[in-house]
Amino acid sequence: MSDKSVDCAANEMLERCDGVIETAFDRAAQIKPCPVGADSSCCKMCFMGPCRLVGKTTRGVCGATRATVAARNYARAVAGGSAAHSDHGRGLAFALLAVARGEAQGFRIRDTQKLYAVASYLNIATEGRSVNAIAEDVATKALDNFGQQTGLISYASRATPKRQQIWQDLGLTPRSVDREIVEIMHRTHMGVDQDAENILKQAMRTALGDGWAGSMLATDISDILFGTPSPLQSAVNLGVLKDDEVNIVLHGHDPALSEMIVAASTDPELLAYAESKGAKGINLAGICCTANEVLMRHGIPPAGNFLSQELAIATGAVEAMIVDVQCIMQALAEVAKAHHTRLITTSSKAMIEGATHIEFDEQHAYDCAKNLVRAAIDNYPNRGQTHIPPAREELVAGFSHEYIGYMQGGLYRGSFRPLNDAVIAGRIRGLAAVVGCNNARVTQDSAITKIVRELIANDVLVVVTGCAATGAAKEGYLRPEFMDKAGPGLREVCEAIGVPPVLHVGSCVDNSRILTILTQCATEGGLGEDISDIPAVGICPEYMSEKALAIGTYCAASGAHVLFGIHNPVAGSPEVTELISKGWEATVGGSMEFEPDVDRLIARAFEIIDAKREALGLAEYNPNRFGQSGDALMEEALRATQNKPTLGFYSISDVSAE
Ligand code: MSK
Repeated sequence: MSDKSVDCAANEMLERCDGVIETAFDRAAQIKPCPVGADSSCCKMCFMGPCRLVGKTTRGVCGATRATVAARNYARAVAGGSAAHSDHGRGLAFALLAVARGEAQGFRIRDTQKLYAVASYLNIATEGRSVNAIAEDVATKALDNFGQQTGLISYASRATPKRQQIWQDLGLTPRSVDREIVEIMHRTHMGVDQDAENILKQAMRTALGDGWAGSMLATDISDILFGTPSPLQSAVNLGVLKDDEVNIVLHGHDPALSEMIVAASTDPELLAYAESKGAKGINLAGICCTANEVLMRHGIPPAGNFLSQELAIATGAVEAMIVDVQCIMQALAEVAKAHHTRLITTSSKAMIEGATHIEFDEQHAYDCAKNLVRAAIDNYPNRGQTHIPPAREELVAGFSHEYIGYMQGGLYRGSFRPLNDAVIAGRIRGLAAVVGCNNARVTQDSAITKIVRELIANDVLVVVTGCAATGAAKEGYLRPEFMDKAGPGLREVCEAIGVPPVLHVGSCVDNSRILTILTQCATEGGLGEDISDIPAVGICPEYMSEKALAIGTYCAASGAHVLFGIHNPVAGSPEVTELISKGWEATVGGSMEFEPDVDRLIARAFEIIDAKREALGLAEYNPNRFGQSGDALMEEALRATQNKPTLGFYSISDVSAE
């Protein structure tokens, strides 16, 4: 196996790029991370420094200690991540407002049920009112959650009563998204908050504003506008690009733009235009979290995750890469220049030198999307030699919180009872979320895939989001057939409910869906009273983004134990390392731990899950307690009699054949 990626398509492209096109993999090899910055031992909050607190230097010029410096750096990263997610959510709230007022061309409210549900969370009356009037109030209230100066965020009431009490007692309930972010920037300015524990408390409050307001509102409003996801079949990896069609790759995070491009790509006028240029059609694919958004709602296949973005262009088969915000490498402009690809930026917040800028404007959304698609079609005749790796895996994606409830009882009796009962009985050992990015410092997808494999083999039900979801999908882990690799208890439950053992629940903003899933598990009964009681763990093995730290922090402040790989970003301060792990565990019941060794990280995940089982008084996990699943036994019998392999759970080929 290559030490760059476990993805064969990525390795194939990297071989072709070697010495011809520079990629993030090359730059990571050339640039050594600064060891002082990596440990948060560098303070540049004022211009007397930067102060490097290493060796015998334990204080900066102002006297700031290592703990203060590390806590400030951590808090600022959380503020950055929270700002990114939440600004995305704010944009969607404005989009909903424009739709409600009839000012957003091409958009409409697709899920009125979700609109009513959100209105009820926000205490907005629905009786006898028009959909647009309700939507306008929902959007306005959502916007208040970003900018209000007093009061508390609305969705705090969606947490369990125990969690709400913890937040209230500790002063952690966010007032509004923006206020908490601004307060972090103020507190970490030179000469303000110099108490590491107090700074970290504000980091939690800010992150909670992201998780329970910015991100949760982003997810909910996306569902209202574009539809709440339910499982669908698609494919993944660079092999989804097509040699004879106009390939458009959507990259970034904002579903508003990508939704319109999906619609425009089926416009008969544009299809005819593509044909007139010699193409057989218009093929859309995604990268990063835009990929997850359009995958879950339309089955548009992801071409890859974070570290595959340059490689997609290097195939020579991409007419346009259309980007909006977040996780977009500046180097794309250089790679695009070496090919015929048009790199098109669409947000006034994210311009790149060398890219074409065509700004997305909601009021003329559909026209704008058509212009972008037309620009890609115009570029098709410029295509030169292409090399599309054949790698392509099938997948099933799109398990929203609502759909998981529906799968456990149907439309009228949907609940989380079967799942909770399975955990209580020990058929399912516990739950895990494997989330987050790729990081060029480690082998792409290696930790993600190993962790998912080990967890399900040991009867842990896994949900995945973001680039971790795409990484798992590329190795075939989102195929129903992956059921074969699950432990017998987990397999039995998944067969009974009809879900695969690895559930794709969305983009990085959709980690908020994990909060609502866990909250429902807690309120269903039998697994304690709160997220902190559930045998569950969050794992972010290949993180690279500030958003990942914000997500980890809001999960910890919501009571979850979260394990990160790569490197401890506050390693320079044992005090801060202790505060965010054992310190937070004692106060909020959740924690953040960093463990670069994947085997140790997996062992720690099981330790956390088993300790929660013990605390709940549940039977110790025993992999042999229930024997093989019914379907596995049947398969064995069938194999013996007919020498023909079959699967208990439906296979993708069965579905396709129907
Ligand atoms: S895109 S934040 S690399 S998950 Fe959401 Fe992927 Fe991480 Fe960006």
